[in-house]
Amino acid sequence: MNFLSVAKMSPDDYVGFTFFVGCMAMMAASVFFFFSMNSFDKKWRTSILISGLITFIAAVHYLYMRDYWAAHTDSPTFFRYVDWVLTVPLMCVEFYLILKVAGAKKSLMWRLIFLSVIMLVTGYIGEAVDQSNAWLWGLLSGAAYFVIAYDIWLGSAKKLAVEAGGAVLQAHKALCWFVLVGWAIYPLGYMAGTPGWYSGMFGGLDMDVIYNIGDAINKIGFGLVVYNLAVQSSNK
Ligand SMILES: *C/C=C(C)/C=C/C=C(C)/C=C/C1=C(C)CCCC1(C)C
Repeated sequence: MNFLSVAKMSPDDYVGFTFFVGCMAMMAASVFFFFSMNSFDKKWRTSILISGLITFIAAVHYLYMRDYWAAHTDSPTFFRYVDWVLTVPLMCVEFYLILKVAGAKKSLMWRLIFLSVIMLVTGYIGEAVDQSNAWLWGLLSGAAYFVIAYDIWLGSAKKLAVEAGGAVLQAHKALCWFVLVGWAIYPLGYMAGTPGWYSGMFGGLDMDVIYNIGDAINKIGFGLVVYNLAVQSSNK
């Protein structure tokens, strides 16, 4: 692969277009988070830094994925999952950081990280290694996803958020919605791109377009929720 080679883009290559726009959006978001970081109270700076790292790591991977797609018209599955396995655990760290004020323990963070890695490794196996059993790997991945959603919505994380109250509780709720609705976009992409009883359900909509939309919503949205929390808490 030629890094940053300018491949010819066909006007009807809507998948390539979403890779291109996704890349720019991630870059812009990173600049925004990094530059705003120092205007906040010290205790929020790490959270904003991590918001920026999430979009920055994605921006670099999108640079490669965009090129990969342009060169091969094929899903950059490997780069996709490397990106996720770095950024999704960082999102788990965000949950921990905002709940730290209410006394969240590191064990909560490690639990969420562990579950997210299980979710992603099983997803990768289903997409890239053992496609004939994609439904089974998807199911295992979905189970880990379910436990994450349960933990933050109803489990120990929820309790801490309620104890913290105010802006922290609000931010926690917003992040919970991102996980429940925003993250649910990914299993749809998976079903659109792997063989199974569900094949054809998505009318040929491309897996990568679904993943790219999910990434833009979740990575930038997550960061903005944390940004908003920092703004609200720094105003007082
Ligand atoms: C920035 C990237 C994010 C937030 C990626 C999130 C990815 C998921 C929530 C993926 C979930 C999957 C399932 C629940 C089942 C099918 C396999 C996956 C990995 C697509």
